[in-house]
Amino acid sequence: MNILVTGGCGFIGSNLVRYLRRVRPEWKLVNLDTLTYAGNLENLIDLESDPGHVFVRGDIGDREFVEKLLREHAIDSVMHLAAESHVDRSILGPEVFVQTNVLGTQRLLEASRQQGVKRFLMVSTDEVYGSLGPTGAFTETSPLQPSSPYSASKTSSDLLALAWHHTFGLDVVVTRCSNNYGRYQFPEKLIPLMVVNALHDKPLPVYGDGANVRDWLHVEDHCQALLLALEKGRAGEVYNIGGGAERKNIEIVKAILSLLGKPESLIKFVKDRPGHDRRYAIDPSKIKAELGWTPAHTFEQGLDETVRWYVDNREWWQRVMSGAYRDYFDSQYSTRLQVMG
Ligand code: NAD
Ligand code: TDX
Repeated sequence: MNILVTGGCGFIGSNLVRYLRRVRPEWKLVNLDTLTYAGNLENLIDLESDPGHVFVRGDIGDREFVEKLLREHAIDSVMHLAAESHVDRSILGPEVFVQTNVLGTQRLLEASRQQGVKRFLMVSTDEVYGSLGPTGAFTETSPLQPSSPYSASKTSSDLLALAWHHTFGLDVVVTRCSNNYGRYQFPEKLIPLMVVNALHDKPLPVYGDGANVRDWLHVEDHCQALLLALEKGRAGEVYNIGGGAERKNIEIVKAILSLLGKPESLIKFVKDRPGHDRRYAIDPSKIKAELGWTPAHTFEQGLDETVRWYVDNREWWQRVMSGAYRDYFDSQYSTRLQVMG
């Protein structure tokens, strides 16, 4: 089997490439990534001389290039993860989200159709469903009510993938997962950002009252689910993936401080994210019943292991945070401090 993984140098993508090399060593993986600030070859340094992993730098939106790639590597299936993935960035600059997530996905779908790809796995998100009240959970039939430019762009790409199935007969499976955590996550997302700030004894910016709830999924459990969806999912179906670990943001921030032995006085409540979704919770019954998926990690163990990884891999995050991103990070950070007064 020859698989094209898009966005394989990002957080989930690099964990997925490593996972697939381990559990499907006979597969050839072609990793197409344009290497934005969030994509780092350092995430896959251990696979540098692995002949089963071919890295290709390129844009999913470059249709001619992608068609050639699919042809030359005789790609059977596409696992599509490449995206702009950070909600705060989509508020500051939405255009690239439409460019990559919507237009890029449409071009990749069309290239896949033209080249006879046998299966297209679309990695979507629970953010397509919008926000929940204090009870209930998203099922695959919950209404789509995205709030942010990021989630609107992901909803568009999710629906485009389903349209390419219904209209053109492309074999598409869509997955919608909750918040991932684990190794190699860029320190702009909640967990790694808080760890890095705490290690520097800098304030930890918690949006609003800190009571927003996310449903946390270990990235390796997610990778296992993606493989099941690729191999056993039914064409045209959507599968929710959730770790069953709902936590308030403030609980997570406090747990991180406790694991690091740092004081809670580092917590700073700052102005809320515009359009901030209050609560996400996933009902994963369908993927459990149909594909036999069960998450292996508990949140407490997974968080402990993740925090330790960031403590032990300072060089990694120092390197990926240097350069272009650092300016953005610093400007955002000082803005938050000003807002706090
Ligand atoms: P990430 O930001 O860490 O990685 C995205 C990768 O895509 C990067 O390597 C980047 O260089 C690459 N990329 C961006 N634009 C590209 C383009 N035009 N062509 C080729 N490559 C491009 O993201 P992530 O957190 O690993 O998320 C991966 C996927 O999973 C995304 O589609 C995201 O929407 C989805 N998702 C993520 C989460 C989460 O908690 N992280 C949850 C639900 C869904
Ligand atoms: O500094 C912060 N302070 C804070 O309180 C950051 C970065 C976040 N937060 C809050 C906002 C959210 O309620 O923490 C929660 C998690 O925030 P993010 O890590 O930015 O993730 P989220 O917005 O929930 O989106 C994530 O999950 C769904 C991924 O980034 C998306 O790619 C995915 O689709």
